[in-house]
Amino acid sequence: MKRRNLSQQDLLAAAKTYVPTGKRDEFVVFSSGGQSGQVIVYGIPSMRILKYIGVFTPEPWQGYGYDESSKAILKQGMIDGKDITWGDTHHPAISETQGKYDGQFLFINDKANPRLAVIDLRDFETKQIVVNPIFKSEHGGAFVTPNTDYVIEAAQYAAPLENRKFYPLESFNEAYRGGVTYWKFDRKEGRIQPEQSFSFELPPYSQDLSDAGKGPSDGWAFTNSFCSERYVGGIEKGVPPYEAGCSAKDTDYLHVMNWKKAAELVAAGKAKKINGHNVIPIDVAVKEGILFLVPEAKSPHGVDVTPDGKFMIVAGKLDTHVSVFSFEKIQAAIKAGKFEGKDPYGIPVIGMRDALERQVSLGLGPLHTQFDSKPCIAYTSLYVDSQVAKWNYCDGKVLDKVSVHYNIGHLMTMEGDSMDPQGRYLVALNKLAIDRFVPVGPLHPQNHQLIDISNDKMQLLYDMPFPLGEPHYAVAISANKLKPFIRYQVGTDSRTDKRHPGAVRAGEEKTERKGNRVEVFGTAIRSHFTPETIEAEVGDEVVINITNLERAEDETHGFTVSTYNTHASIEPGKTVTVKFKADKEGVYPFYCTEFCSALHLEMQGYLLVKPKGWKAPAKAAETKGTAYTEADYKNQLKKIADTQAVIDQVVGYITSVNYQDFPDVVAMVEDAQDQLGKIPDAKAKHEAAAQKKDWNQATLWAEQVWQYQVKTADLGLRAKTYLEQNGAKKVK
Ligand code: K7E
Ligand code: CUA
Repeated sequence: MKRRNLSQQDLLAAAKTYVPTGKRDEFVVFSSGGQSGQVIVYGIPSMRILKYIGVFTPEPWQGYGYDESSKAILKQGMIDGKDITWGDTHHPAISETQGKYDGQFLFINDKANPRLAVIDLRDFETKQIVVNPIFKSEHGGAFVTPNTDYVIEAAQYAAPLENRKFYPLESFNEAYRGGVTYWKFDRKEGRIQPEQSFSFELPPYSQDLSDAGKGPSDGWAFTNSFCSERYVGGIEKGVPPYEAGCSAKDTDYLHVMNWKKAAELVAAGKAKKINGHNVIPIDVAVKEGILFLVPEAKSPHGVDVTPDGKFMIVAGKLDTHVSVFSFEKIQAAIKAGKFEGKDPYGIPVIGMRDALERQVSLGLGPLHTQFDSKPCIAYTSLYVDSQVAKWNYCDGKVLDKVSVHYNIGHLMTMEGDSMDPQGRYLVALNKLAIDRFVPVGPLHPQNHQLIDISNDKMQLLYDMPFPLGEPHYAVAISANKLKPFIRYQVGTDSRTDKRHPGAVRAGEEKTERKGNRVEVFGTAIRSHFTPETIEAEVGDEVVINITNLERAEDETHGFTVSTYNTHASIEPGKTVTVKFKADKEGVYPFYCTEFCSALHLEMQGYLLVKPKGWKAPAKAAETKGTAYTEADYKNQLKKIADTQAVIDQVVGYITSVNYQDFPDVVAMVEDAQDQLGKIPDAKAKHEAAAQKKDWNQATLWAEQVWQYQVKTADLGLRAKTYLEQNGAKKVK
């Protein structure tokens, strides 16, 4: 403590966040990666980063955007025929079953280019991107309905709904519109079904955050708004700016929508098509009684439904209060037909007093609210005060406040937006870090702060610099709810979840030429690719499919070809395709980019791009290399015998215990058997060459036998260590 100048409080905080080597975090966070267009995964309480997931942006490590099937995913996100290689990610959402996190899927939105992505949590890969068919920007997504039937995505800045259609700003009230899209999610397919999705047409009110009802409010959803003034700025013409005109009124509108009934209307053909997409016009929604407005304190940000589904908590940035709206009261007003009037678009407006349960003054700049495992306990971020307020939404009492650093946006408790919050920890997602970290230039990291909420008083535990964009929101799930794959079924295209047409088994590798297309059906296994030489002519289209034959955990191979801007990450079982035009003559090494084994550097080969019509000389030059002698061959045989002794020992141990009870070990043993199975062929070759006194061939094939042995031994030793550490028992 003395040497590092720490307090007792610091040591306690350290003990609460420290996760010893070999131990794992209790919760897993999926954070928006902000402008990076990615998702960042980290653990709680350690705050250790576990993974970046490429979503809207190419991500080289995972080959995302550099192999063919991931390119196809990014292509789904093209807008108006153009690539968009970044995203302004805001709100991740975990799929729910009966209002509780189920750990199956993750959704996230892109505000700048209105899009939504689906990530499968079995492999943490992006599987689909859908482009919003009618919005030109969005913000209030992704939020799921309690059984993930729909994923909500609300517009932000109003614009004409038709694509590529101009209307002057003077026609803002008539021609510009907002809206909310309900994307239909097919859980079995793990994909959004755009044809079955629909949107509410809404007035040009700058719809903002949203949340789905749950429990008693299931079937309804809530979206708030700002700038319901419908103000159009123009600072360059001497008109007061948007910020002035968009906050002039005292109230904006909370939109209350019945999405279940809306889905029925769409099924009954009552939607109209805009850009080929189902849209429920405002007048239809009003007539059918599925759309209402409630005034809310001006310029609100978050609308968060309480875990019991009874209340909607709205926080207005420009008001010190949070408003607790009652779903029951709203329904009573609707039933009684008690409205204070209509908005200019004919939507019934419920009186604010008729919908409010209570208002609680929390502090300056309340934004977002999350919930505790303890009943009625909520936490609200106070942007201007740079604080988190803990309060009770049932009796309106403020219980505690803690300062954060600085200017908090969202905050997040464990599973804290579900029907079953887990309490324990809270993360403050701060917009500014200012002086918290070693300076790294004018662009600072953001600051995620971990707070212990298990006691009456909140305790700040840890600052985590977040170095990749502004992470607006994050969600955290109990780690034990996630059940990701260790390996794929051999030959899987991970982006389609189907068998890859380019997959082959060991021994079936081939290269086909059709016209000017050269297609390789290859494999990767420690420590070589098959084939090792790929020949093409200038101008050929080269397609390389590679299947990783490994079954052992974490045995990923990478693949790249020099200067052809291509890269694949090939996890065990996966098949990946890279494709390019061999448009330049030359010799291009390809190699494995993951340090996968002792002979990883030797996991190499050549792409030979020959000039058109090139002919090999009649007498091929002999490959020169080291010349081996009989003594070298004898040495190889000795090495092989020694290694075999090691293998026998390890095999003896493994088969003496209940290794079959350990699936991970069974996979390693299968991989080892694969390697061993290749030995007889190589052995026959070195023996035949020795017969002919061809010591070069004999020595090299003997070396190959030894390579197979080394990999077998390596796997065997890993299996042995695993068994020893995981309490394997002797069997007779
Ligand atoms: Cu930054 Cu939810 Cu997009 Cu608030 S949002 S802070
Ligand atoms: Cu495979 Cu390195």
